[in-house]
Amino acid sequence: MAGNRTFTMIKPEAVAAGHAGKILDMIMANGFRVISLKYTRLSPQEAGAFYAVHKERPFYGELVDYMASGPIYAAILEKANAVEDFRKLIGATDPANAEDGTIRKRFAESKAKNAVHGSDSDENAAIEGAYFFTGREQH
Ligand code: 3AN
Repeated sequence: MAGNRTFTMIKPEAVAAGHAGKILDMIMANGFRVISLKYTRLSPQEAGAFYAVHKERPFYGELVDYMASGPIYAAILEKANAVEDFRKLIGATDPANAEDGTIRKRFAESKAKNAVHGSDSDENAAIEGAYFFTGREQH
């Protein structure tokens, strides 16, 4: 059965561009409840650990530097079928391929600087959420 939680980050370039409020608004308007929310910044070590699954990919170094380059918003979201529905709302990794009405189509700069993260499975949603939030920070 599909789970009802996912994890997201509003990435540094979208925060710096002042898009965080509009992105959060789009998330809530599409039926996701914000269970946890934090304005924070990853160190290069933390970004490296968070993206360890991509260690072998050629863009890993670039990705880690970028995710540590400025503050982000991290959030746990709740909705039926959360992981799949949120991936639909954010759109394709490359904004050039993202559909109209998606967050990445509207706010992403490029494939690397693509405005938001969305977990790719229920298992990763739980791991990623627990990386940022204790049980007491989930409501
Ligand atoms: P998604 O974020 O859609 O799940 P993944 O898991 O393939 O996409 O990639 C994770 C992150 O790595 C992306 N959000 C993006 O920031 C970065 N990334 C993916 N592909 C590239 C690429 N070809 N060049 C640079 N960065 C990339």
